Amino acid sequence: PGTPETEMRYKGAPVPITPEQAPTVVTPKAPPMTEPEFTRAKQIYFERCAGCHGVLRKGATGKPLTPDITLKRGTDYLKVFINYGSPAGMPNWGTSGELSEKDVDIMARFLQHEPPQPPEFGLEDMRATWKLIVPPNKRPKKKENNYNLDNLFSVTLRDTGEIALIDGDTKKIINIVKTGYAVHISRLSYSGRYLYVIGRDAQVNLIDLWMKNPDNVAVIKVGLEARSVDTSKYKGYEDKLAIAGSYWPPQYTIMKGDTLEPLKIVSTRGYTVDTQEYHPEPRVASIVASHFHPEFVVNVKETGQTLMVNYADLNNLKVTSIGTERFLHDGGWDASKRYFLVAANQRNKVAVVDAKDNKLVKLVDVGKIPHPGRGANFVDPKFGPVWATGHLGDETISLIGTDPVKHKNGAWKVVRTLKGQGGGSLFIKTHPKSKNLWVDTALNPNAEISQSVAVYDINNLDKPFQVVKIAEMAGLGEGPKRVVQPEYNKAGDEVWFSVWNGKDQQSAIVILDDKTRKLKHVIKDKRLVTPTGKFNVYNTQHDVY
Ligand code: DHE
Repeated sequence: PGTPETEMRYKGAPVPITPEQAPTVVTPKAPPMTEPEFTRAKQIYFERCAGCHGVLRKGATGKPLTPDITLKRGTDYLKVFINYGSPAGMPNWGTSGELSEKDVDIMARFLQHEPPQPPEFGLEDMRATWKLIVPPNKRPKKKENNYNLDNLFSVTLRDTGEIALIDGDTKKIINIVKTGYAVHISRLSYSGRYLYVIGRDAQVNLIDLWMKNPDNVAVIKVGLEARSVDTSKYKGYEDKLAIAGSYWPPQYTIMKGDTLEPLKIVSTRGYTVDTQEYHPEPRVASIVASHFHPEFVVNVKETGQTLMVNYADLNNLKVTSIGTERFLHDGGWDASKRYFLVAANQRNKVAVVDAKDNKLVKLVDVGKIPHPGRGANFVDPKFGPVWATGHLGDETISLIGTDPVKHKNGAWKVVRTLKGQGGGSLFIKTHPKSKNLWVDTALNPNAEISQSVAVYDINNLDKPFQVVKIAEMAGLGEGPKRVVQPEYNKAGDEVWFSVWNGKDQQSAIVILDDKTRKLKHVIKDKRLVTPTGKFNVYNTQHDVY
């Protein structure tokens, strides 16, 4: 099973906010601190603590740490906690040697002061960062290259702040495009012409795939930290609008699809679905475009609200707020694209939202900390159409029935549980043309497990899985290699894996023949630094997964 350390590594990533961006607030009753101590504390907090406890310390997956709580505890108590950690998942920052004795003392005092609040990020701030590099009237009138765009892959080069555009037919890198830092996802416009990526630092890049050499045509920052982006797909709105959700400030921004001009910003601050308590920092997790209405499905993490944002009239914005479950994270459509299944990860549940009737259908109990990516749709020989998720916290794979008409009994229930290699799974994938279900275990603490994947025969799910040692196939040298995120080509006969190594070590992409499960090709290139997510244009454009 996944250890708390695995989960920590995943959730506790640094928040890209600097001490200068968050002005110090001195709280009279709290222990005194010098300005350099404040600066140091803010830096440590954003790098190590904010991922779990929230920028405003109001609590997310970690406990709230606001002065009303921390002042009562006092410096000595807090120091013990920071030093030794807790069984609930707080790391032992002191005894592990990650924080010095002095830093622990600074943090214990800092936590008793009011949290420094980073700035809001409104229209004026966005416009100041917005660059229209190539205006629409200067762009190609038709496709000016000979690439088979349907089979192009957009690959995140996490640590260099770039994406690689790779031709899926020739396996050649056609361009390396400068983006924000650690691009989280790539999404395609309805037509497939425009590629949108969003960095961890909330920078959105718009790339025109029709150009002779596909490259940036517009860029904007929508906040200080973000993870999600998508584009309007409903009839009559094809390629018209884009949306980006941010972690800080907690808000979403609707933009013009072909320029990224910001049009409308909406805050997500509000009340939690269960205890109905105000949360000042509910981050925007996954966003998808509805196929049934001119709407975006916006999942708000800490409050557990799924917002159906109708973009038909931005001045009179209609938002249907569906109370689902707290800790919403990643998710995907079922095969019919009517139901969106989203992980409420710290609740061990998957929420099923009906995007046609705009309501919650069911909260399904799954394994520990579901992490589907966009999930995998296939037909279980016994239970009919299912959508599957792996888990960070245990070795299971949950198959949820998704056909309320012909397989009513199994609908919105876990109809089958597969046993996988172990916890630490991030992504799962299949393709309508394939009979294989691939499951990574990228964050498993055991190197043998994190460097290999499990593959199941969909027609014979009782058969044990086969282990494929992907990292070994790449033939790389040293490094903390992790095999992450299976992605199919357009035809559905090849599956691509990232072998994500350290920043200064060699990484690779390993491509298997899906039918034989044998190695077909390895892409190694010195420009391919820390590849993580890969997005095939056709499959992403058409929500094929
Ligand atoms: Fe992700 C998807 C948030 C850590 C790689 N990740 C998502 C989504 C969210 C999210 C909200 C869904 C977006 C959507 O579909 O609209 N991810 C977060 C975090 O908050 C978290 C836990 C910690 C953090 O600080 O970022 C986190 N994610 C990671 C990683 O460590 C990964 C492996 C590498 C990285 O770049 O940091 C990673 N996340 C990905 C990828 C996807 C993703 C590749 C898209 C998968 C897909 O197939 O759609």
